[in-house]
Amino acid sequence: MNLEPFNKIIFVTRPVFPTIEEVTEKLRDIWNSKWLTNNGPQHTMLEHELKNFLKVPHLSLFNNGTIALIVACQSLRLSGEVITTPFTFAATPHVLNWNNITPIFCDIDAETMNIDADKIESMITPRTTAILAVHVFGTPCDVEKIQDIADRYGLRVVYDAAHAFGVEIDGRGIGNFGDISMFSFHATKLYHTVEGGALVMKDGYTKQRIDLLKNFGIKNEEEVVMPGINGKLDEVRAAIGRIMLNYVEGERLKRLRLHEIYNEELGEVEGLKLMPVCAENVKLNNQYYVVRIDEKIFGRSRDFVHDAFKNFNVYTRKYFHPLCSEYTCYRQLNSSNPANLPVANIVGQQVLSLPMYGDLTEDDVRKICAILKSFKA
Ligand code: T4K
Repeated sequence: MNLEPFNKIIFVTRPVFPTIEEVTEKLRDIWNSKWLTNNGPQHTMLEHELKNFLKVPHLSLFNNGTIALIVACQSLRLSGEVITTPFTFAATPHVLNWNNITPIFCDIDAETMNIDADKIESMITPRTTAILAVHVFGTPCDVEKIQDIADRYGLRVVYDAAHAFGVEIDGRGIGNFGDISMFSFHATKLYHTVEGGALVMKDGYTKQRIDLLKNFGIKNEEEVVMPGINGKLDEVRAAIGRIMLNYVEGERLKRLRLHEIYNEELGEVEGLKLMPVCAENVKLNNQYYVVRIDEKIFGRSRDFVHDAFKNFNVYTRKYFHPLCSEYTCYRQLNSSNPANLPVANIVGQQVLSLPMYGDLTEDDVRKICAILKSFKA
């Protein structure tokens, strides 16, 4: 195979773009409606459509996933300590910090890279109010075990489902587990609204509280009933989100094919650990493709591979390195001690996100695999 550098940069991902004509048509509707934000018709319709798509009872749209998660913590009145994972995007522990909550980092499972449910119980203290777990790279957490612990200790469960759009267990939308789940609709996600996000919840009362919290707590012209924030999704993004719903399944299937090629090409390479394999009752979304590189066996470190790929115009990403427990704002916490997080510290050194998006061709992926294999010492 030709191992010349790609003649254009291959990024870790590229957003899915609707046609400009589809967007123009929807913009015309918005212009005619003279309604740009604050719960307009596009917003109402998208909430309804997404609720059906994600198979959840209630959904509230947001201007991004981070604000949504901040509001989720507010709505459940979380405080004290919340047990979470260090192997995630910065937003996850930051939303706790923004709520004056101390993140307590729990180690992760070596297979799924999600919070290790068997270790959660030992981290619970009288100050613990909730578990904030992340379905990392779309692989579902051990939702049953987590709920069992939460029930026994009277804790809330919030899922950061930023990576898990459309993931299902036994045909049930992933958003049905826990008290509240957050989805991110950032441009780099399988499904997006440019920037955006949503919370999904079990009951209408929680949705009402969340809808108030994302609109400054304004109930009506006379009453402001709680200290809310501005978390609203505007009409332009909501309209783009409605168009993007027509693209999501096609994009998922394209990525599924690329995922299979990665597995096929890299399956036999010693020193590479591929994406976790889920039970048959799990429908994945194939949003990311990550490998773990064991330097001792592969002969090259993850950092070597990451840098060497650039010589071929391939820009991979170290999702998620550094661990959140290594950030200057969290590393003084007791739970950040590497002795408490042995698995996360290894995974954080090994993980590399490879390019994954529908516009990549099968040949592109085979070439990326050949380049990766050429690095093996
Ligand atoms: N929880 C978790 C577990 C998350 O992963 C995230 C977000 C959140 C919470 C918070 O949700 P939001 O508040 O964002 O809704 C990207 C995304 O910005 C971020 O949303 C995402 N996680 C994270 C995993 O990835 P960066 O800093 O890596 O993005 P950036 O700008 O480097 O983009 C990655 C690549 O995508 C670029 O190298 C090129 C390509 N790209 C990107 C953009 C924005 C394009 O080709 N076009 C574009 O417009 O965080």
